[in-house]
Amino acid sequence: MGTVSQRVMSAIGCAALGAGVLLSVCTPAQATPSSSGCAGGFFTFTTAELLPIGYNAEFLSAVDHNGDGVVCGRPLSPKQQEKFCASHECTVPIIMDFRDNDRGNL
Ligand SMILES: [Ca+2]
Repeated sequence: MGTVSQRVMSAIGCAALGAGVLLSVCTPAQATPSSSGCAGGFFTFTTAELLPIGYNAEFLSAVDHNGDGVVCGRPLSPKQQEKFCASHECTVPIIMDFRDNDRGNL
């Protein structure tokens, strides 16, 4: 799975490659649904490892519906990130599409 910084840097690398290249060319290590319940193409993160690098606690709590402290993130394309950051304050290393994993404390 790698450390959070390795996974965020990998996600950043994927997003950077997304410029002019299909993002699907660069897929996370877990290309198939992971044991943590993240769909293929999503990186698995714990909320505890995302908080110190700037992700919002309220937002992560809202995403983590099942309350197991695990969320799934997929980097937006550079164009999507640019558009998002034009209307939002972007203070995190990469803007991701987050959703909850489907395993855990349901
Ligand atoms: Ca969760």
